[in-house]
Amino acid sequence: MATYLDMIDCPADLKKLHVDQLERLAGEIRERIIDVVSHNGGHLASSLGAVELTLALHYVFDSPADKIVWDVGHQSYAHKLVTGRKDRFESIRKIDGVSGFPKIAESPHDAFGTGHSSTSISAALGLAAGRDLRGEHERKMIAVIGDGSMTGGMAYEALNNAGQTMRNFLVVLNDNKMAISKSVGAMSAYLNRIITSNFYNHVKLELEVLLMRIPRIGKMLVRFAQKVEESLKGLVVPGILFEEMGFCYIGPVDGHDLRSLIRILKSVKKLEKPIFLHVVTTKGKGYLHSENNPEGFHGTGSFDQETGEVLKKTDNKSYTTIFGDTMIELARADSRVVAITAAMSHGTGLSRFAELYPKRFFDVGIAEEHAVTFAAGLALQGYRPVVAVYSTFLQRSYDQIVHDVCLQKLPVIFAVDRAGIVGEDGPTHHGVFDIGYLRHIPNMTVMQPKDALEMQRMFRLALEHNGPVAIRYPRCEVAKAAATEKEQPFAIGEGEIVRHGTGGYVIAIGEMVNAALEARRILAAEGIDVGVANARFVKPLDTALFETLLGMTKRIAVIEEHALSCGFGSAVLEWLATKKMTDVAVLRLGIPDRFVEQGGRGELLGRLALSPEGIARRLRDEWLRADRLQQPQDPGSGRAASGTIINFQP
Ligand SMILES: Cc1ncc(C[n+]2csc(CCOP(=O)(O)OP(=O)(O)O)c2C)c(N)n1
Repeated sequence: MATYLDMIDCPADLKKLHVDQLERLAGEIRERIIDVVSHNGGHLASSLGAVELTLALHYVFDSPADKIVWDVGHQSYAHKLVTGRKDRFESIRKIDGVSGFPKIAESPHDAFGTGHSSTSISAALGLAAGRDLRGEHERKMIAVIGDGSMTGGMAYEALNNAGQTMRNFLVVLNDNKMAISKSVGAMSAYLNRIITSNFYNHVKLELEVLLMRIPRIGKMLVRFAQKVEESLKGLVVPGILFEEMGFCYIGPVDGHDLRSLIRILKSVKKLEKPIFLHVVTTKGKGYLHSENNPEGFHGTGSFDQETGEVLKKTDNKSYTTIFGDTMIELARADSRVVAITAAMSHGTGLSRFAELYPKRFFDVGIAEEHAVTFAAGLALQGYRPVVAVYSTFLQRSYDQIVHDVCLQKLPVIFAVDRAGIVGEDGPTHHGVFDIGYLRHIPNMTVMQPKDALEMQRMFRLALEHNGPVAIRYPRCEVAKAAATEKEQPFAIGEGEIVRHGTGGYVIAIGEMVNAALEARRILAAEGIDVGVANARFVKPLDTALFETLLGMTKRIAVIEEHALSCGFGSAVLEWLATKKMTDVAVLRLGIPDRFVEQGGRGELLGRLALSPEGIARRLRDEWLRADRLQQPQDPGSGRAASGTIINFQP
């Protein structure tokens, strides 16, 4: 049976439908989103909550001439479905498929690429400034931002700038009272007060539009009404804060009532000034399991549609879980330990810590910069703050790490989660730059564990250390430790040789040690004997270990799940250059100088030749090629003689 969704290839098709047909379309869109996300995983609850808002915006405005910037972009699935991507929607978040976030290269309707939060108002304001320079004033530039993302400082920097400019500009606040967990902070409480005060002032907006239509005296009447309103402000006007910042505040509006949304947006369209439209939605709307558990369904893996049960792949613990468990142990033993998250308590594994130690747990909102300087303050009071943050989001805090933590040598611990390839969230979320932006800062220590025991040891070491420490770890499971395995005592800056070899050494860090050990097994079956060292530390480097290795071989490979241009391998090269060791052949395996696409973590590591097979292949290719070059030439053919190539020159 044909559906309404079948009829929609672009936003213009929406305009052919009546509102009750749009309501049916909203139902179909929800079904499609639930179905696809139940297989692919993804940001279900946020997207379900924004379906009517998406349809209303596209119904009233004319994308791509009018531009809609989705903050974070995780709520944009309905937008993708009505802007020409419904036939490929099954591929969302898969390798080479539709992106889970807006992406300029994917569609002219994706006005701005997003993934990190709180950028939409700045981007839309920049678009509005450009529009005005080009003289196309009537086009609407629209930022759609959630209440969670409104906890990010950039949103206020942009509001501060926008209200003053008086540009034709619309900010839609999609308020569902949730970030990933419950929204935190004074702004969230303020928005809540507006909603519960039950004051609907869109009547004001409609009155303004009506007055404007009166010939000759309309404008004067509007000015008079505004003057009267001005004198009453603060007594009766909700959203006074936004009004004072230069916006016309409208709301709160029911974000699932398509008819009202469309009516209000049509009025908004006529007003050429900064408008702040406050829309109230339910996160997870239309699917009982996500309405009941919006946090769990914020970002989900594949799940059973009937029961809402997430389909677990294994029982192994992740690095994140080990971190959460370790934090509880540390907090139990040391009352100085406190934890800080920037709105990611669940994602960083701190939920249980928050329950057990509510006073020692701080969710500061989506405010990574603030989180770091806040931690600096706590450290100065004698506490041992652990800032748990994803590598990609810590990028925002670079100056705070330099200026507020490292320069003052404060003992702040950075638990840098999702360091490496994260998978389906793609280029906005891969954590492949943190070694680069951390290792050159004086006083900083940077390490990465290869397993759970090493991770626990590293956190204990970090607590004993009187200075800033970053411990990076990836988004993956930790190999189960054998019951007999014990924590190895090691000091800061101490790596280890895990396996000896005669055909060159791999120096790896973190999970790449395990991949290198696998690669070693593959090569061993071919008669190639490779040694593996576990560096553990990016800073300080274990130069004594490297010197030992270089006493045995002049052939090393450095492997990391990080950008090559500034990573661990670069640090090793810098050290070799300082030592003037020019006779060492260094092969560096890591992430080349490009943004890595989306896809399964394993798939992407395979493409990057960072899987065991990929590593084995690169070692085989590069080292065998080098050996061939060193072999005596067969004078007859001019080619390298074969047959002896696997006996590497140490
Ligand atoms: C800088 C940054 N930090 C953290 C995140 C992770 N994150 C993604 S969505 C989200 C919550 C956003 O809440 P809100 O804007 O209210 O949208 P909702 O999901 O409630 O619709 C967070 C914390 C991010 N995307 N960017």
